Amino acid sequence: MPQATVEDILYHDAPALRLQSPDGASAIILLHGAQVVSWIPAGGQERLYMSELAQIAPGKAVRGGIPVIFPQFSTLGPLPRHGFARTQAWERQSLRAEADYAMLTLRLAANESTRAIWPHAFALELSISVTGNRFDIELEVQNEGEDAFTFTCALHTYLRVKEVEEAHLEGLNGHRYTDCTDTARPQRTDTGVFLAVEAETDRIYHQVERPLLLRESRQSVGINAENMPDIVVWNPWEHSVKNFTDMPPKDFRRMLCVEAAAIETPIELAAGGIWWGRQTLIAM
Ligand code: TA6
Repeated sequence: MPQATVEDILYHDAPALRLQSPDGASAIILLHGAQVVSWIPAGGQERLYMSELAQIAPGKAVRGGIPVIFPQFSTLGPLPRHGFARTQAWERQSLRAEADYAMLTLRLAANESTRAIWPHAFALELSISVTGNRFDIELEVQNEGEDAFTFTCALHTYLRVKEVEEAHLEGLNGHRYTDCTDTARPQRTDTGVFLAVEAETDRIYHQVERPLLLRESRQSVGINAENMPDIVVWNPWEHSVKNFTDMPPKDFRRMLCVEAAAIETPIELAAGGIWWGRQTLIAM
């Protein structure tokens, strides 16, 4: 019987791990940022967008896949944009190759460079597992210090689409959102049966408690979040994509970020406390 495997590989010369379940589902995760850069469900095709111009280098953010955003979402605080977890070198914590799934946990603990900008004793564990048409990613935050700290976070998932204008994101109807394309960040309510992206879109939807479906003509992906009440939907569109030197201009058509997040109400974690949030993707 085929076994799940977890192997060390180089991904564009950067150290990475490749998980494969016995049914052929696979994922590739960089140690840089613990960033997932590929997810291929069993018998399927690549479901994550990765820019061919992405740079994988110390201190740099990688354009595509699933950047881990911690301890600050975007510029909502004094830290570098989207915090530091995505640009740090993570370490492997555990690997599991079971009869029907492969799972990897990576860890990042407070170090000199994190303490220099965020003076807290924390540890992060990111666990990724693949089996069949299912992909799970869970972020655990541990407070190893003697004082409480607060943070915001996101799993900044770049979903690959054939043509973003033809994709429909279902499940957000009736939800309140913050419109981040407007500097005044107004609150609006989604009234559409589905969200079709036809212009620059940068929204934080709040208190999303149901699963979403990103539907395309030939394939769909179900998206579920646990313990992460906000959902960010982002596409830079043809004007703002030009701000990114690490993304080909035409590629705004090939991606849609749908991000499980905790932003509006920052998480307060007491000394010794543990918090976790999870995103599940189901390929259909
Ligand atoms: O999650 C959406 C967002 O915050 C957008 O505002 C957007 O510009 C983006 O993430 C990408 O940020 P980055 O720092 O990776 O260029």
